[in-house]
Amino acid sequence: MKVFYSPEHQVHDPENEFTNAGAIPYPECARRATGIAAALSSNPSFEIEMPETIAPIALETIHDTGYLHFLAQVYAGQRSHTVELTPTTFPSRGRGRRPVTLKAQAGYYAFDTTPLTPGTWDAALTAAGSALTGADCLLEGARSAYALCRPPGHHAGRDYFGGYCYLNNAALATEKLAAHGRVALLDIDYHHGNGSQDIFYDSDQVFFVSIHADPDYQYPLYWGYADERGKGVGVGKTRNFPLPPNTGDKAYIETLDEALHCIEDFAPEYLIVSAGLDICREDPLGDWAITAEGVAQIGARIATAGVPTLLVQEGGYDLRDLGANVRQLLTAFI
Ligand code: SP5
Ligand code: ZN
Repeated sequence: MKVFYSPEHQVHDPENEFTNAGAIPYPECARRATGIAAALSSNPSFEIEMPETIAPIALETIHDTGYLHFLAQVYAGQRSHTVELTPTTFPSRGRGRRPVTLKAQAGYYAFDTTPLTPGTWDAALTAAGSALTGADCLLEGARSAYALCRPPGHHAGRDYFGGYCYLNNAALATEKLAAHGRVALLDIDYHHGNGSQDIFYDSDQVFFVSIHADPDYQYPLYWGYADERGKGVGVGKTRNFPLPPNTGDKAYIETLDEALHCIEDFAPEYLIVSAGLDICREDPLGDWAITAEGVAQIGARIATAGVPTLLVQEGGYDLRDLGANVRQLLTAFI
């Protein structure tokens, strides 16, 4: 299986996340992806390649021009520094007016306190490149590919960032493939993929299915409820499966089978998997109990969809086991 990965992501490595417990070390750290790459590089099943370089214009299939300009320019022309820019004021309902200064635009384009750093744009661009190169790989006839994206993407919308995400890697790949046929986007990250859902909410060409911790108790709190099913021609083309705390292998696999049934009914030509491994037992952000054996079952079940599949890395914060869990998921898939 081809793996698309660029070490360039390391230029984005924020120090802190601000939580109710104060500042904590940023969970979405560079070591996540270097660890996954190391776990795959020692295995002959995987062929790690650099992604193609993406021109920012290629992101406009999904993202808003003003938003892209903000991300690309917010640190431009500033003296080199490591100061993180953390949005703290948000316009909320009605969105207010876009301020003139780029720094003030941070809150306008954010939905939470996810920080920006001088390296954010370059890192996000290479992650998007990995997903788009992975989509090309399927178009060239591969049965599967894996995009080792960092930063992750599924919380990012057309014109907003949050949840450690800036560019929606999986949505970019999905949109590229959707020009060639129907695409199912299966999001298995522990958190609901609110950005992906929002982007394809009124589409009948893309079927978005997510299994995640119930937003009634877990981030992102405001999206991912079971009655969110799409709008306009997209009614029925969004499905959400919220699950409770302590969800284990058995309950998870039952729900996954139901989700895969929905995908089968949609009969897609391509499948994208937003692969977050914060579902695993050891994860510091999640409270589920998915085991290594469970991860293998997930990989094997997803493969039964039987369509060309691109797996895109999303969350997963347990630095000790993340690489092994990704290898387990992909190996079982193969
Ligand atoms: C891509 C992805 O998985 N994003 C998740 C973003 C979650 N951000 C908020 C999490 C709340 C922070 N709580 C930290 C507790 C550490 N024990
Ligand atoms: Zn997550």
